[in-house]
Amino acid sequence: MSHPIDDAVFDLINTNDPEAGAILAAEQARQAHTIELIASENHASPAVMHAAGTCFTNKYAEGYPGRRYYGGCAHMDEIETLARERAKKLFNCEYANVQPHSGAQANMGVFMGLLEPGDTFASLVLKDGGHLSHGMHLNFSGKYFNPVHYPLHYNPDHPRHEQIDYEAVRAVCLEHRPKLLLCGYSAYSRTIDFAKFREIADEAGCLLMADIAHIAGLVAAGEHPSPFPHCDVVTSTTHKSLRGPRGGLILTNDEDIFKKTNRALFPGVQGGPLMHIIFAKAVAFGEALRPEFKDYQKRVKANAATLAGALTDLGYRICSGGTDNHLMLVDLTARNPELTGRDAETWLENAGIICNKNGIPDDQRKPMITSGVRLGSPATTTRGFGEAEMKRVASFIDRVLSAGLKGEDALAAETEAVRAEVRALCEQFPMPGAG
Ligand code: DSN
Repeated sequence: MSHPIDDAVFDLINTNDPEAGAILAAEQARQAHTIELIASENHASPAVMHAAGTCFTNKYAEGYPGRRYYGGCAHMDEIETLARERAKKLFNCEYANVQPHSGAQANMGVFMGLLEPGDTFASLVLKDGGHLSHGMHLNFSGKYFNPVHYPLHYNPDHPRHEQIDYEAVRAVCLEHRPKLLLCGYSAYSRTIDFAKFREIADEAGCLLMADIAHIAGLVAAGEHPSPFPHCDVVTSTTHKSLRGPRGGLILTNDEDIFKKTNRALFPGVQGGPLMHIIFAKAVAFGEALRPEFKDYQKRVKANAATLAGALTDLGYRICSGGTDNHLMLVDLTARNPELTGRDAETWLENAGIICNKNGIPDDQRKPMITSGVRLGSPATTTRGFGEAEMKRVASFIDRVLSAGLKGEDALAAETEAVRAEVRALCEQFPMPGAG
């Protein structure tokens, strides 16, 4: 059996702890033999995965380079500085904080650094494609701050149906005068017009923040317009399209914002930084600075467009009419009103295709049921899928969902058939480190 980390590493873990080793082997097999369509996931390189498992995990390094609360931090300073320098180069900005443990922590660092409790900010609501940390009522952002939400175009006759309604963004900002306007989303397939958001922020007299967690890889490769110089502050994750270890980032060109968000993150929100992850971030940023990363991101976009086109041809509706980036929201009810996101997620997983149910804009169904699924191309593209394979993926999806509508027997037979084809395709295109 092949493993995405070296066999030697697996053997070491397995010999020491067969119980944990068995779970690792099962997860490695799952990833190796299934098609990953979750838009926020990817297959990190063996170098990035190994980097996250080094002796940097042993070290406390509270503080920032040159100002630590512990001895023995010389190499912590070196690696954090290298990660910062590479992040700045990737995103063409002046300052980078590479310590956030996640995208949500990065957002918390910005909110705590730039807003006071109770302050108003404007964002897209979660159910329309936003994020938990953009004002959901159970999240810190909705509990301790005052979110106001701007809409999409909901009218199906509008040429920009289900896309950001920039006039409405402006109206919301002029009415509520938020301290911060937030753009950047988790389930939005269209290009974000950062320059337009800047105009609105200037008119409303507020700060402009972009959360580019999903599109960071595209931005770094120049395959989506950059939030700089338009945005005051930018947050991201490092593990989605950017293909690094699981973690977050805060970027800015403004020294005062850098200082405030640094202080808010540590000691305000986090304690000791995850130095092994910062080490792996540096390695991942190094990979993203190479020319082949640009080619990868071009293929990510092309593959998403191919999948969206093939599903459209099969009778599904891609929300907003298509995709400009790495993801799409698929309205299943256009294919058949009986289809739900919940059933689709389960049926597809049984056939070896992993995705997540997702509400579509203005969805009448509950979040645990939904009318849609969100699909993305970063992981399949990393495996080497191209146009032909993405068309096959669309066909697999339709075969499973069509069979599910026919009943249990038809679904069981088609699940087995598709699962075998998925496995064969995965073996033809092994995930990195598993070949
Ligand atoms: N959970 C992530 C996603 O799937 O988009 C966002 O944090």
